[in-house]
Amino acid sequence: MATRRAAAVLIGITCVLLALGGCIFTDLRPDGDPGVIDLGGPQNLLQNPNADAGMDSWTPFSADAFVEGGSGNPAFTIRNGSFMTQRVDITGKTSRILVIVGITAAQNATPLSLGRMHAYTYSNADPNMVIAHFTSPDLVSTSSTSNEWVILTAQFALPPNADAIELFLATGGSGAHDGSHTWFDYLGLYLADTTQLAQDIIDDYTTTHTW
Ligand SMILES: [Ca+2]
Repeated sequence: MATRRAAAVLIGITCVLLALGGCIFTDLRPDGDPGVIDLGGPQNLLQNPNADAGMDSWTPFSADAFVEGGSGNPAFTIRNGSFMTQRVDITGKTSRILVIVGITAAQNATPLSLGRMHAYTYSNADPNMVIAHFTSPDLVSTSSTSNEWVILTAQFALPPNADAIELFLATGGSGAHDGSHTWFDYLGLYLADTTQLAQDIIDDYTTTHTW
């Protein structure tokens, strides 16, 4: 734990709303650092978790799910009730505790616009049938401050036959949306052998982020 924390990278992010509705990120990562978090162990199963490669590996529901630039630190962006997903194959992996982490901010912090993550799981026996749907209040932002980045983390026990996980980046719910932007970044999806190891991942994530 201490080693992982020592290896972890402090991140500073500030987000400044521009008149045009854009978002500027000031990323304090040292040059060449490969990512937001170095746990020295668990592998982030997500591809392109920080939006560095645009929408690569992510599937938008509509044109209202996209990547927005910022100053060299793009973020996944949702508006008007859209969402985006990434499906991860975990065939053959035996660890059964799923960890989901990420940060989110809303340009207009109304309940409809606050960031929300959830996940489906599938079995190879029927890759199109959802066998479990993971939701948690811990994966829904409760921020009342526009443009405030907040951390979302949760862990879930996977069904024994789960062979794939589909992560959703979404917002609060259905209703009349105002076109404002909701951002996500520094996403992580991990598998752990025990709930304690899952909590270690969450602790590392939450203690190595400042903004
Ligand atoms: Ca990013």
